Amino acid sequence: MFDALVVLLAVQAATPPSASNAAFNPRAVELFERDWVLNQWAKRRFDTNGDGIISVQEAQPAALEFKEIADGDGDGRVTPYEYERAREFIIARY
Ligand SMILES: [Ca+2]
Ligand SMILES: [Ca+2]
Repeated sequence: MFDALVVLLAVQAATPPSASNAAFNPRAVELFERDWVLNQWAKRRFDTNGDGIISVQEAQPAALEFKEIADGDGDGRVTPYEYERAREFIIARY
């Protein structure tokens, strides 16, 4: 699971910010489908149309924010360790 997650976030990081569809990552939503904690967190903050589902579009800002929380050393990648720490942070704070 973690290997797939790191790949997910790495793909997003590799997208040049200047590209027209910038950070759009159709697979970002998988992050919130596979992890209950992140799903609850994302729904509370990013479910903009209030249907209780994180759509592919809603997952974009949610994934970016999660990466900001999780990427402690700012190298653009979220390691399994950083992922676990971010999860604990989210559980404690939200
Ligand atoms: Ca929604
Ligand atoms: Ca990192």
